[in-house]
Amino acid sequence: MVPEMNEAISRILDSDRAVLAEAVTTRQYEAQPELAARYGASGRARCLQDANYHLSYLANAVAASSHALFSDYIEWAKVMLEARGIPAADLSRNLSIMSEVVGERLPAEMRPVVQKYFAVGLDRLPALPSDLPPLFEDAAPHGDLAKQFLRLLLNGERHLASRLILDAVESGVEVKEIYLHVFQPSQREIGRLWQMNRVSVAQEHFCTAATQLIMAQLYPRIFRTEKNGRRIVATSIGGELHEIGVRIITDFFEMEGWDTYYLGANSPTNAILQALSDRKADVLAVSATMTFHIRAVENLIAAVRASGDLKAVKILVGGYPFNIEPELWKRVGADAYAADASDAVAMASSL
Ligand code: B12
Repeated sequence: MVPEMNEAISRILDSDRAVLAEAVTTRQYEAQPELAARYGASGRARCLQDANYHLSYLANAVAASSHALFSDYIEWAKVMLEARGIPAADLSRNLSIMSEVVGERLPAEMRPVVQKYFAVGLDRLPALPSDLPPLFEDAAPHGDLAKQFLRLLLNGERHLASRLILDAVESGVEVKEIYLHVFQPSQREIGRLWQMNRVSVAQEHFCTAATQLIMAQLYPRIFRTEKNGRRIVATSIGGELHEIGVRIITDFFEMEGWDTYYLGANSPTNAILQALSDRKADVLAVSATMTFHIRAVENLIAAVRASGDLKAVKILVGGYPFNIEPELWKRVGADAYAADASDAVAMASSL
């Protein structure tokens, strides 16, 4: 159970976010007038945008009662900002000012709760790396294939990348192995390269679109398992644009004989409830990648539980924040969680 105080703090952080972000930015520019010259005219706007991001991650971490989620975000932000020429000292100053400003806004009894989130994050900040090592491990299964695949995509060679995968499958590599040992690590590596400012947003989009196209080419092999009579609806939560993770989850269920109904990214609650009821689903699989969507997951689960005809539906959750905070699935009210596609089907079958 998350303490009621956390819920209340999180609501204030949300409703007052714009005012808080503005106050933090103004105070930081007053304290460090040199910032205006250093980051130019657009610098202040970016600082304001970052303050909004910090506050929405904070609000969700507090609502989930998880210091780990906010600390992980600070760790991510340090690498991302340093790669774009913003030193950790500026981030640290910004978070200290935010801690002050938020503290002044909240009633006295709430202050220590929220300031602990900043303290835990700021304590770790100086020792955190500014650089992230490559995510590919040489010893990983199909490590060479994954590296070749990503190299082709980064060079814009979509057809060759597709040929590489189709040949591997032809020569006996299982589709599940391609998903877990080629697509998943190469997507995560693209994320690392984007975070470190080494690939463009266009390259990130190209690689993702190409990977989805190649996944579709594998479908004749995925949709040929005999059905076992169990039904699952799978989706990303409303607002969430990341969809490959839950698509992989869905395809693993399909390959195990489940009847799957995949809704993709950013699904509205009503559409999900309708699909569960129309499909007579046994299980709902919900994915969230961005920490600031956790409360939406919680609200969706509450809506499913409140619908009379959906009482028997079991709810499985997963995605980035659930992998950072191992207790999070319980706090949002789910029945189970799996870290990746390899465990998801067994977990759902056991419910
Ligand atoms: C592609 C991508 C995008 C694409 C998504 C397109 C699409 N159609 O999916 C676009 C461009 C839209 C995008 C946008 C953003 N992204 Co992005 N994105 C990625 C990237 C590179 C790959 C995502 C992916 O496909 N991963 C591969 C899958 C297979 O892994 P997975 O999602 O973890 O899924 C596995 C498990 O988590 C689990 N799982 C997942 N869902 C579920 C559900 C259930 C029920 C279960 C049981 C298990 C489960 O099983 C899956 C399979 O094994 C990631 C990097 C990363 N580390 O993932 C960044 C990343 C997630 N993005 C990031 C960011 C910051 C953003 C943006 C804010 C800015 C931006 N980069 O443009 C926006 C926010 C958009 C939003 N509101 O949702 C950050 C998040 C950092 C953080 N600390 O929060 C990451 C980590 C990149 C980075 N290293 O900086 N992104």
